[in-house]
Amino acid sequence: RYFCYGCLFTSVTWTLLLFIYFNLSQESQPLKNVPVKGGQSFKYFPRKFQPRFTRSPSWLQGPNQHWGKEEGRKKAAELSPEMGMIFNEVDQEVRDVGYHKHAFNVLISNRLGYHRELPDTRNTKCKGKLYPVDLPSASVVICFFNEAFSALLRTLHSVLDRTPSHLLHEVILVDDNSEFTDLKEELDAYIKKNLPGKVKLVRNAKREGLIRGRMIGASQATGEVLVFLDSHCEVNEMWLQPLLTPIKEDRRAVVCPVIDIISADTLSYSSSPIVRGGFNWGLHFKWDPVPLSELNGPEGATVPIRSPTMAGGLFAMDRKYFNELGQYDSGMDIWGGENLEISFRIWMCGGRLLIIPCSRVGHIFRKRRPYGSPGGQDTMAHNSLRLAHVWMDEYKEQYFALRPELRSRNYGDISERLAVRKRLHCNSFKWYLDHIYPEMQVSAPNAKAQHPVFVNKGLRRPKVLQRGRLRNLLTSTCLVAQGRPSEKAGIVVVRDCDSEDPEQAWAYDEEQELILAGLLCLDMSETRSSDPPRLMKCHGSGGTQQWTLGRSNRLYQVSVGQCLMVVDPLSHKGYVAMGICNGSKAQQWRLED
Ligand code: LR7
Ligand code: MN
Repeated sequence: RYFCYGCLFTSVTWTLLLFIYFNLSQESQPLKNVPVKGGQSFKYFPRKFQPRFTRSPSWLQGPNQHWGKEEGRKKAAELSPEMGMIFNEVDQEVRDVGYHKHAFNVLISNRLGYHRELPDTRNTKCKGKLYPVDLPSASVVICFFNEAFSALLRTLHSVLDRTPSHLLHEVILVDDNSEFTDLKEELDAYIKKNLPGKVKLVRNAKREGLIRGRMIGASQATGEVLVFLDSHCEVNEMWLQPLLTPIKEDRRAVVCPVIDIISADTLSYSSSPIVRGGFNWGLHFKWDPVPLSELNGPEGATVPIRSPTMAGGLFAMDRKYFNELGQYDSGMDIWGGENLEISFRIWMCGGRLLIIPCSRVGHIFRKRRPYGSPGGQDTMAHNSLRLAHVWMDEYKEQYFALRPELRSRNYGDISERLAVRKRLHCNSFKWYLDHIYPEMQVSAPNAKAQHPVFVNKGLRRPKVLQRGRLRNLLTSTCLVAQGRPSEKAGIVVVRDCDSEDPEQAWAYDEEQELILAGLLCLDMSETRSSDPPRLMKCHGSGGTQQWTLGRSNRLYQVSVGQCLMVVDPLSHKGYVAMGICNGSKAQQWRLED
């Protein structure tokens, strides 16, 4: 009988050693880069980019770690500005690749996980409102193409978490033939494992675009009301009941929630002002202030507001009425124009389009659309052309005056849409302008699409909290513009401090902006975080111009997730850059007189 005691001993010892090592190393990993449930953020990276665990620097221990798994869920309403902190090259990649693919901060989105609390942005009077118990049931349709997994899952879970189950008939996800593998494989697995019953996934065999995509979703739905959402939304407290109530009262009411703002750079959720939809003669959607006549109800900003148009992505409508009214124009491709088309159709053909101030849904507002159309066509022009020919009568000339090159462009067959208009005995476009959108100026083309954020902020200047020079503690030099501060962008450098020099005078305000010489804001490129910081016109929407100044004197950039530092201090060239926050002297700054 032969038995290798030596082998047994060696293997037991090794197992023990490995076990001890593994446990100890777990203890020293508070920075473990996985608040991401499911770990999908690492999908994009080869193995060598798997997180390197490092011991947490002392400044990070303690109350700073708001983004930990459990914390993230509770505290997200009050997001820590350091949610996007970059600790290693994996974080950096997740962030940069995320911006490239999705045009928002995917690192923060992943860290938030799939559930978070949101600030309740409703008017307090909404909170006391009562809604009927026997409301119609809803099928929520979410069409998506190449969406970031965590954003899609947060959209989905926000609906599941905040909708009473007797009102939620089902959620239909329509995957518009996404190219990203995590969306295909992980989503399937995730739904099978975690989401029994109510969530259905439909896959388009080819890219259809959001218009036909929604039609496909709607055709699968069996609930009484259709609710459409973009794939990067979060529904807020009591969002659905206020939408269903007007539809129950009048099946021809089409209703939109107020679209709250989720920042693309920080994922912070903030309240949108109450605005309504309009458009310009370039056929771009825009937000308009609500005329006083619409706000006059005794309940102030809680009663439905008539809106000439909808933004497009977020609305609810009786399902049978959606079909009767002609669904969408299936000749429209990919993106654009369908929102004005359905708005005109609703009003001109006997329906009503309302914004419901007590229903709030957040949407991630990106600064660019991260995808194109398969053949690179301008689908917005194609779709707008179709809607102009079907619905705008002689007023299509207003559009052609701005886009003369489209006058002779082919727009395909519109006979089915003209038949819809005839079948429904719709009013003329002139009727629509006279009765629904009298503010529209004929022959004076107006401004481009605008986000409510810009409408809201107007000229209000945030309060300055602190003023002074920005001195680096390692070099004892001060942050200044490389050239003369002027209207145009330029990089910043450090030079000898001079307390008399007005061009070294910084102001730090309540919006966490750093403004030089009362003129320009310290700013970062949103896509290329390796670009040096620079001075730009202040845009007032946080993110790339938002800095925290505080603990350990570090100057932290909220959207880039890194700290400002002096590079190569011995060279005296004065260059600065962003780097992983490490508490070193090169990264310490003081705002002082
Ligand atoms: O080919 C595509 N297939 C898709 O499934 C292209 C897009 N999509 C999906 C996409 O993943 C997303 O979920 O369709 C949805 C909308 O696309 P976005 O998010 O790129 O559109 P947007 O938010 O930039 O644009 C607005 O205008 C569009 C015009 O076609 C749609 O109506 C969007 O739904 C609409 N979004 C909103 O109304 C949200 C509030 C924005 C404002 C103002
Ligand atoms: Mn969108």
